[in-house]
Amino acid sequence: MNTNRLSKTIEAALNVQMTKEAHASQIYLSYGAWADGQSYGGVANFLFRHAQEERNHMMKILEYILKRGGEVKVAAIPAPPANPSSLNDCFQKIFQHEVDNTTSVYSVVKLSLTEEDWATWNFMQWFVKEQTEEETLALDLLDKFKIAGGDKADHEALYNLDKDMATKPDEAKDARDATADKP
Ligand code: OFO
Repeated sequence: MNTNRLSKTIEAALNVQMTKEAHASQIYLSYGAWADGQSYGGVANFLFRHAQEERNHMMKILEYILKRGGEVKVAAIPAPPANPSSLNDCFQKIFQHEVDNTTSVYSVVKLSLTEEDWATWNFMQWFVKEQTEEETLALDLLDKFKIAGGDKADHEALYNLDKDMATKPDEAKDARDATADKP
């Protein structure tokens, strides 16, 4: 009796996405270490926290594969890319990484739609929402940098930005929660 409720293609796609989330965690970890080395302790704190969040994403997919009777394949995690060349570069790379991950999430959603695997489609909707938030969060980093003066930001502006990042919430606000009173 086949107790695997995932098709082979869906199972493979989920395993790939699981490793992508682990890779995302490594990226945030390495950028966090880079930021700390550049004396941006607040930015590092935010990135380290986010590395944990990506590990959580990985675990969600791992659990889902298991709960559907599928086989988890823990694969090697590719090395993170080279260190950013500046804070601006770091934030731009984070944004691009999130956009790329969104594309990857969408491909699993598309596959589940094609195969009419509604359980996986439903499960992946959490990731669709999460990616919207993650892109907002990354855009917010770019905005903060711009407001601080961009590449011309002085020490005081960078100091304040860094301080701010240490307490920056892990989640961005969802547009669906906005009201006229609380935009
Ligand atoms: Fe897992 O959300 Fe970012 O990459």
